Amino acid sequence: MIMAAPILRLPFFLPILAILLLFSTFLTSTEAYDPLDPNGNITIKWDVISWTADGYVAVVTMYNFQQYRHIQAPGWSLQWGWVKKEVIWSMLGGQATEQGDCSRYKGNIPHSCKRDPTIVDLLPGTPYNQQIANCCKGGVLNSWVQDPTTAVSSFQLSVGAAGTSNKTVRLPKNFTLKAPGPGYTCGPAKIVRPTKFISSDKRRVTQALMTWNITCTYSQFLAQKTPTCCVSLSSFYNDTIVACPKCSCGCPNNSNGAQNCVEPNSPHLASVVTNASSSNNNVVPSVQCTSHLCPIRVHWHVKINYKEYWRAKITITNFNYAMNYTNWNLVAQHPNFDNLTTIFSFNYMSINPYGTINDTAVLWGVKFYNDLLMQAGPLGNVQTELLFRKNPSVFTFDKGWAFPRRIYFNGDNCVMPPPDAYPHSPNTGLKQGVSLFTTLLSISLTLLSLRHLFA
Ligand SMILES: *[C@@H]1O[C@H](CO)[C@@H](O)[C@H](O)[C@H]1NC(C)=O
Ligand SMILES: *[C@@H]1O[C@H](CO)[C@@H](O)[C@H](O)[C@H]1NC(C)=O
Ligand SMILES: *[C@@H]1O[C@H](CO)[C@@H](O)[C@H](O)[C@H]1NC(C)=O
Ligand SMILES: *[C@@H]1O[C@H](CO)[C@@H](O)[C@H](O)[C@H]1NC(C)=O
Ligand SMILES: *[C@@H]1O[C@H](CO)[C@@H](O)[C@H](O)[C@H]1NC(C)=O
Ligand SMILES: *[C@@H]1O[C@H](CO)[C@@H](O)[C@H](O)[C@H]1NC(C)=O
Ligand SMILES: *[C@@H]1O[C@H](CO)[C@@H](O)[C@H](O)[C@H]1NC(C)=O
Ligand SMILES: *[C@@H]1O[C@H](CO)[C@@H](O)[C@H](O)[C@H]1NC(C)=O
Ligand SMILES: *[C@@H]1O[C@H](CO)[C@@H](O)[C@H](O)[C@H]1NC(C)=O
Ligand SMILES: CC(=O)N[C@H]1CO[C@H](CO)[C@@H](O)[C@@H]1O
Repeated sequence: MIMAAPILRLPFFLPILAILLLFSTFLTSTEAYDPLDPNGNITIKWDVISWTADGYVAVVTMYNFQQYRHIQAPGWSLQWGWVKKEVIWSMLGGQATEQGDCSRYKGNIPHSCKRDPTIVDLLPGTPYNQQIANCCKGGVLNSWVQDPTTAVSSFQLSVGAAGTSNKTVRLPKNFTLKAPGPGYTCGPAKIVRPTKFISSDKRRVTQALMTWNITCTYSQFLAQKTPTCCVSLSSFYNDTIVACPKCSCGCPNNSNGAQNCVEPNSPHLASVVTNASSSNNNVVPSVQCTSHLCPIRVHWHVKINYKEYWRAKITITNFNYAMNYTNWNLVAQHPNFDNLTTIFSFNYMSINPYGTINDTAVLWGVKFYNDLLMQAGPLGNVQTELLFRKNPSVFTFDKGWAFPRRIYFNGDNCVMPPPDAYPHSPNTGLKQGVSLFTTLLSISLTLLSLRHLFA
C-alpha cells in the first residue's frame, strides 16, 4: 500500500522526465555554465583613483567569486585592447609581458605601448616598493569558499595618452582572462557606482573617481580540456571494486607506455619528473600508467552501516609525478549531505546554489596537514571519512544510492562509472519500492532546482 502511491504517480512524471532528460543533455552538451555554481564568476574592477596630465591612475582588482574553482600556478594573465592610443606609463603589483613599440616616445619610455597588453601578476618576494595590496602571488587565486581573503588579486597602472576626465576616458575592450589556458569568457566593461574605500582605522571614507566592472565566467566546454579526474567505487556489501572507466582521461598509446605515461618502476622516472616539473607545459608526460590515465582518482567507499548512521570513506590519489596540488578542493553531490554529521580531517562547507536542496559540499584540506596533495608516489593521497545520519524515508543501499551523484576535483567534472556498474547490494529487489520512490524524489528535487534556476 505504501509503495503504491509513487508507482501510481509514475505516468504523471513521464513527460516531465522526458523534458528533464532533454534539458540535461542540453546542459551537458554545451556546459555553458556550471550547475553547481551557477553564479560563479571572476569580477574585474577598475577604480580610477586619480586623473593625471595625460590620463589616469587605476587600481585593477580581480575577485574570484567562484565557490570552488581556483587559479593555480602558473597563474592568471589578463589582456585587453585599448580603444585610443593609450600606453601604460608604469605599474605596481603586476607587469605587462611585452613592452611593444614605444618608438614614438623619446626620453621617458612607457612600461608598455602594446595596443593589446597582457598583464601578469608579480611573483612573491617582489620588493615592497613595487607591490600593492593583494598583489604578487604569482597569479594564484584561491576559491571563495576556501578563503575569500586570498581570492583577490590587484595591480595598479598609470595610463597615458588617455582621457583625463570621466567624459573623455574610453573603457578598454576585449578582455581575455587566461588561467593560464582558455575557459573564461569576459563581458564588456560597464560603468558602475564608484567604489568607496574605508581607511584601515574606519575613520575616513574615500571614493574612486570612476569605476567600471568586467565579469568573466568559466565553461569547461570552452576550456576543451580532456577530463582530469575519475571516480572509482566500492562498498562493504559487495566485493566488486568498480574501477574508473577505461581511458577516462586518455588511452595508453603503446604497450610499454613510454609514449604518454610513466611506469612507476621506470629507470628514467627521476629525469621525467624533473623535466616535467621544470618545463611549464604538458608536452612531457608525467602521469603514471593506469587504465584511465587520469592525474587524479577519487575513490568513494561505502564503509560501515550503523543503525542510524552510515559511513563513507573518500580517498583522493594523485597519479601525476610532476604536480603537487596546493589548496586542492573536491565537490561532492550526494542527497545525504543534508544530514552530514561528522567529517574527519577535511574542511567542509555546504553550498546551496538553488537555496532549497542541501546536497552539495565543498571539501578541502586542513592547512599544514593535508592541504597539499603530493605528487604521485607513496605520499600522493589524502583521505577522509564522512558520517551521515540516515533519513529512513529515503535511505537505501540499493541501486547505488550510497554513491555520489557528481564529483569535481579542482572544479573539473570527474568521469563516473556508468550507473549500471555500481556495486549491487545483495538484497536487490526487496526495496524496489523504496528506490523507485527515491528516484521520483530525486527527479522532483531536480525539477525544483531547475525551477529555481529559471525563475
Ligand atoms: C558574480 O558573482 C557575485 C558573487 O556570487 C554575484 O553577486 C554577481 O551577481 C555575479 N555577477 C554576475 C554578472 O553574474
Ligand atoms: C576587439 O575585437 C574585435 C574583434 O576581434 C576587433 O575588431 C576590435 O578592433 C577589437 N577592439 C579593440 C579595442 O581591441
Ligand atoms: C562625471 O563626473 C561628474 C562630476 O565630476 C559627475 O557629475 C558625473 O555623473 C560623472 N559621470 C560619469 C559617467 O561618471
Ligand atoms: C562591481 O564589482 C564589485 C567588486 O566585485 C562589486 O562589489 C560590485 O557589486 C560590482 N558592481 C556591479 C554593478 O556589478
Ligand atoms: C599513438 O601515438 C602516435 C604518435 O604520438 C599517433 O600518431 C597515434 O595515432 C597514436 N595511436 C593511438 C591508438 O592513439
Ligand atoms: C630530460 O631532459 C634532459 C636534458 O634536457 C634529456 O637529456 C633527457 O633525455 C630528458 N628525459 C626525458 C625522460 O625526457
Ligand atoms: C612537491 O613537494 C615536495 C616536497 O615539498 C618536493 O620535494 C617536490 O619536488 C615537489 N614536486 C613538484 C613536482 O613540484
Ligand atoms: C546543510 O546541511 C549541513 C549539514 O547538516 C548544515 O550544517 C547546513 O547548515 C545546511 N545548510 C543549509 C543551507 O540548510
Ligand atoms: C556486486 O556488484 C556487481 C556489480 O554491480 C554485481 O554484478 C554483483 O552481482 C554484485 N554481487 C553481489 C554478491 O551482490
Ligand atoms: C534523520 C534526520 O535527521 N533527517 C533530517 C535530514 O535533513 C533534513 C533537512 O535538513 C531534515 O528535514 C531531516 O529531518
